Amino acid sequence: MRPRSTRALWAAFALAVGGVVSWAAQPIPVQFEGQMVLRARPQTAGHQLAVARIAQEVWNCRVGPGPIDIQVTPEGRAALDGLGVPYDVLVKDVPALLEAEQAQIVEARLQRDASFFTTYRTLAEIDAKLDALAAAAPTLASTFTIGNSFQARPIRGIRISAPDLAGNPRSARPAVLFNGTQHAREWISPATNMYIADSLVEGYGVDPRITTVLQTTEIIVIPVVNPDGYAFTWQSPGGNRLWRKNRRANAGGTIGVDLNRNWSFGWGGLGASTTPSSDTYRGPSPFSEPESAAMRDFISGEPRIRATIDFHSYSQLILSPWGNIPDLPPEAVLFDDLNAQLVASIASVNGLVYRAGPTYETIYPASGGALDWSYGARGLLGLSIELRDLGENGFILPADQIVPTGQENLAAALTLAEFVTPSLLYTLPDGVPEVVDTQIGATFRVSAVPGSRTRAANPVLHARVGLSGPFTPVAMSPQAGAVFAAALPAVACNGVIEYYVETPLFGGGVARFPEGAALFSSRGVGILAGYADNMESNSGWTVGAPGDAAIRGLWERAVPQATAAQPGADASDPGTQCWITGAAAGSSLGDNDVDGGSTTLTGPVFSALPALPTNVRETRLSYARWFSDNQGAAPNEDILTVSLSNDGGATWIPIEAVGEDAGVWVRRAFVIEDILSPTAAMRLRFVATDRQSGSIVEAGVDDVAVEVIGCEPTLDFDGDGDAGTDADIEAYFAVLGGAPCPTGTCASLDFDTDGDAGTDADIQAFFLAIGGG
Ligand code: 0X9
Ligand code: ZN
Repeated sequence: MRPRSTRALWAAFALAVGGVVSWAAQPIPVQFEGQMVLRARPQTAGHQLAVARIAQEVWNCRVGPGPIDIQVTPEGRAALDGLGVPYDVLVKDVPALLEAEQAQIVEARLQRDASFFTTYRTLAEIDAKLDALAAAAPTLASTFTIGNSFQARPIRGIRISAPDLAGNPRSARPAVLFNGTQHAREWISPATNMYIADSLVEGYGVDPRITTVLQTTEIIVIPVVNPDGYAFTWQSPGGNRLWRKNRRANAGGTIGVDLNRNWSFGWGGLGASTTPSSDTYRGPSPFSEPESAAMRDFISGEPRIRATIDFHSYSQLILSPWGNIPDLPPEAVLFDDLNAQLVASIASVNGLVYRAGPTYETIYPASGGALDWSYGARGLLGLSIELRDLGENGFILPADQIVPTGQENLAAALTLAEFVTPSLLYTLPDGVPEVVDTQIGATFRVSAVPGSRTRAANPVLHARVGLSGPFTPVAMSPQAGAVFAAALPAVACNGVIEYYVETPLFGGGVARFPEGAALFSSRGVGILAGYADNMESNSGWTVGAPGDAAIRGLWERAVPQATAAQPGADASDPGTQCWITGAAAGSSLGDNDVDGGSTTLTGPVFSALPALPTNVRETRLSYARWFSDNQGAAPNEDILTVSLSNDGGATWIPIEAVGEDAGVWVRRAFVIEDILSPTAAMRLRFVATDRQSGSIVEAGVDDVAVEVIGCEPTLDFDGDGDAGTDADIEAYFAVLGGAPCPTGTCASLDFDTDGDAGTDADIQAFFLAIGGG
């Protein structure tokens, strides 16, 4: 047996005495005495067979032709020499490398305040770190367990995302999954997963890129999928640092299934072994292993997961589908783009250029792997990354490469999260305007919050009037927050305007809203009829009603005189007159306010409505009113009630009870249809009431207006702004068949006006009408 270095023994002894880390207390027996790792390049089938026979262990699990990394004894190497198999020496002394690794592990733990990433960590240390991350940032991170391993170890993970934001709850964010250690000996894999998790927790609120990613996605990390195998690589004595599979007791007495050959998609195809002793043993059936089955169940239960990276080592590769067949995947172009972005982000950190491409051709055929299942069975962007190095140390990667490997793969992780995140989070603060005024158009507002790929410029609206033809860009002006506003142009009555928003992104491309070919649309409407009463003359208002008991301050039409409770002018401009309760100021505040009960002001029947056209979208009522009740004794006890009648004043529906003391003219607007059905007998009534003696009550009314909004009945049945097209004829027959008029303003179907719609004569009249224009 080879002597261990004195330094490592001392370190182990110190720890044993301290009882801190029991795994290091036992000297680790030297394994693999005299062995080395070679990269063999078999030239013939005979070479391939010899290589397979001579290899103590295949490090890169290659099946079929191509360079293969094999661990051999000195005798094995001599045999290769004898056969003339070309090779390079990758690791010339495996035990020395393992010993150096052990020494570093012991030494790092003797350093005070050593970072978690200065050395490789045991399963227990990884578990403790997961708990520490969640405890340090409970609003950001939480741990979970997806199931137990063959030997009943929990398979644990951590999910990390920013707390709920307005309009952006955690539960709505897409998720990205990173996992590692399907293969036990690939120690850089759990280390990299932990580096990603730790950096996200530490970087939130500090690093803008990490903060944005965590605000727009949820990151899930499952660092050790194969805890039994990982524990076995640390076990001393009796373990094996170079163990790959899980620790399943196979039927024939061998141990272990290759978890990355046990997933169901393409299970049992190329690059997987049916031999239980093989390092690539696929297992007796798909998902026969508790570890792969737990991963399947977890991913299946997380519909927000869009992409996943399964970390392995070594070779510095980015692997995309497929692994089991040489074909390109349906989304080969997308994967090419994604792979290129990942390569660039990794290279930007330490200059290492990982090679990327479909698994089958980039590394070797491998079936039943995680990435094929993720993509093929779940539709996720399924990737594997083979971490450092290129074979100089292989699985026994020096610990000083943990941090640089972590950094470059953190960059890849962020890039992948950004790739699956909407580049802009669009919302409509006011919704889509249903109608656009024929005179003044409408304002359209959009909120465009940068997602992971930020805006390169302000959003631009693209609009067209009508259902075909080119779109015209309309600038959007920034308002508070991330809101932008554009003026939708005026549209002819019944006409349709279609539009969408596009925002240029950094790095190229645009984010469109709505997505794809969808469009927003609004219809042109105008004022069909209306009137405005500015009270400069009396159009029929009357004062007084049964039950009125006010003795002073009755309604009168006048120019008001200013007091602390009364306006000094009417509401309209130009104009001077309004209805007011006791217009004169008097010598004191209480001289001409409402006293002793109510005073009622009743308006005339709305003159716009008797001629109400049939195709009305809505009827708008507006007025200006004044109310003051905060002066004098018992303030804020009195009210002004406003009511609406559609039966000439027989019954009244209150539309507001004003108790506020605005001290200014307040303009109010209502849609009459929201309150009651418009008729030709609509009236408006204002009642100012003094309920408390000593209180000062002053009320005023001005600028009553009614607007009937809609379009004249039209033959433009489909509302494209053009009457008499084939589409109009189609829409006409649809309406005739009972469908609702698409525009709400279709011409009456009773074209011959015989009181009966849809007769042959009507249809004839319709064709005459469109034919004749
Ligand atoms: O053979 C493997 O499982 C991976 N290489 S490793 O050296 N780490 O063992 C490659 C995995 C490719 N991925 C899939 N086919 N899913
Ligand atoms: Zn692996």
